[in-house]
Amino acid sequence: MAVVGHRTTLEEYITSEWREKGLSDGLGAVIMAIADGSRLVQEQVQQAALADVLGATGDINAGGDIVQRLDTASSDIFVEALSQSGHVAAIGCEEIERPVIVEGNVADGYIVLMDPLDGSSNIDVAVSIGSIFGIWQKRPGENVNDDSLLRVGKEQVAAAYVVYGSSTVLVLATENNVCGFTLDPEVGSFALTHPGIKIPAECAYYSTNEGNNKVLDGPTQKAITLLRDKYSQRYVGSLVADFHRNLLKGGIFAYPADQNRKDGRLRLMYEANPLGFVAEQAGGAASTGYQRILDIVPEQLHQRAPLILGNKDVVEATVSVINGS
Ligand code: P6P
Repeated sequence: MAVVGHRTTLEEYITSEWREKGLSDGLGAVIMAIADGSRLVQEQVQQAALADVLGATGDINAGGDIVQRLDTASSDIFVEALSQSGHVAAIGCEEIERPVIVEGNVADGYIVLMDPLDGSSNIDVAVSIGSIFGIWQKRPGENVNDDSLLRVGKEQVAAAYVVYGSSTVLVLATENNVCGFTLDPEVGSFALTHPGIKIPAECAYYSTNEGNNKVLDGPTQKAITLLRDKYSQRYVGSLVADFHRNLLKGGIFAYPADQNRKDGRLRLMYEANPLGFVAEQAGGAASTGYQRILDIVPEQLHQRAPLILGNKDVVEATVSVINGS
């Protein structure tokens, strides 16, 4: 068996290279809380069929989607881990209508917006799913309240996602630096496996729900046709899985506005903003088709946004067809 040398663990990365970049121990504690929570979620996801947690709870979450039991369990796991980190002031979550304001939050408190388990409709068929996190630092001296979570995406200090697939990979983005860490379930720690991720210059894939084509407006239909003519289609129906493949292999993900969804389907604060931040730090781009995602001034915690995400040149070309610029 090939002997693999020591790989830097996430803990080692944060206590060494992280500090060299001037990133705070408090932010490191938030990232470790996400990693700790994702290990527990991964165990639940792997055991879902056996532990009889499959299927819907019958509850309806803030977004009106049918809540899967794992959604609820994942939300609880991450809220607990983040609250216990000692550096989180408030949490916004797809599964929770109102923000969670963490008592006794510390001076350098961070604000975390999360989709604890994205793609939950794939849970029952064992298809890759994921968790998504956007991280902002509360303003100095701010008494955190519900409005504190309505932060513009470009003010994020970090973003992360975890993909629970054939392996469990945590991708962490800070300014101009995107790295991937793969979970070794036997050891229970994440090892640095993807240092310095940059989206490849060549776009290989396009990811969109072609079933929506009939409800797209003319320019958007034309933009999707141009993608279909140039690239291979890959569409899992799980945003994190689709984005992760496109980030590593080159690709564009498009869930544009349509006649039934004027604001698109995906959530601004805990899907589009974090993944848009990761994409930009890896040399990519993220747009609604009319505006840079990270420039949007949010009005509601659970608001939606159209999302065109991936290779910068292809996003820009697609956007120019959509908005006629
Ligand atoms: P559609 C999953 O429910 C999700 O929120 C994203 O993960 C995914 O990209 C999208 O919805 C899929 O939506 O309409 O194609 O089923």
